Amino acid sequence: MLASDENYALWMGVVIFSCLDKTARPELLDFYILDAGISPSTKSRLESLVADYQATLTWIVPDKKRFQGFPLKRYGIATYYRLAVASLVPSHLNKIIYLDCDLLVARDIVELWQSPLDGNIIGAVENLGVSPKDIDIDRQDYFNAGVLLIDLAAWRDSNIEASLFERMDTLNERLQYLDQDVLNLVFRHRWTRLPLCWNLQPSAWSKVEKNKTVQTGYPHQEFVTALREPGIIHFLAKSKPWKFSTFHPYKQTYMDISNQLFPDASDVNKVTAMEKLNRLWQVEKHIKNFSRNRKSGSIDYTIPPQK
Ligand SMILES: [Mn+2]
Repeated sequence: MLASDENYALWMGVVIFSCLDKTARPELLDFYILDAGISPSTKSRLESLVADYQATLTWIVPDKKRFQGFPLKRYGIATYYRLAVASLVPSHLNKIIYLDCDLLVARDIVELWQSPLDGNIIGAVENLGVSPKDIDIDRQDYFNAGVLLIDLAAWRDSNIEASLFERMDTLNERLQYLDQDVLNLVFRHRWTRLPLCWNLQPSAWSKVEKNKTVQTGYPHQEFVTALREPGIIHFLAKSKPWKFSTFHPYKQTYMDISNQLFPDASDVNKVTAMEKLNRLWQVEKHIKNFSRNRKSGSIDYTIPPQK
């Protein structure tokens, strides 16, 4: 399941493509997209991409009224749609993977699908960045909500949706990371830690280089393995590969795909003076990373012929 508005729809297309390309039997994948206002022409492009692999794609248009009054900050309304996943997707589904739109899938998603949940309702990867100031949860107990493995049946049985919406109403403006905070509050001590490779966040590189992996709940060796063989690369926060100012080990891999699949996608992100300035600020950091010999492995993708 993914959720997007028009602004992120083609980046979502890259996530979908990378899932399809890396799985052994793409025709077994069913995509459910929570649509926050995607244009008909973009929709047909995504439909034809999925059709190339004989997979399925289902559009679901949630009622925006249910999410009215939720704080948006720098995000779009679509971020909240995952809170209602269980009531929005067809009721016969009892398991689902939620994916953000700023990801690159690098290994077979079926491996993630088969990860044990050990009786918990969701599986996630610890958030490697700073812990949020607004809620009282230890850093190591706070997960990143960009990749979620969800037992939908248990989610429905435990009335999770009602708890999530109640928390939204009471906390609202106080939430720093919005629905990620709410998910963390509701699932506190009740989530399964997935292997780090399934949500490889930008700070994983510096944690290894600066010997700071002990600050996390993952062993050092798991960082080394995840960097060598990532399952899902998450370009979170300021590391969006389509931004001119970003340096990320997998930026080029990502842009090679998006330039071929959706050559017009970066046009909407015209380089502004601000972006150029931001990039200048990043250069020094980049040189340091370069001297640390930070590099990406190579991941091969096969782009379907463009019509
Ligand atoms: Mn994200």
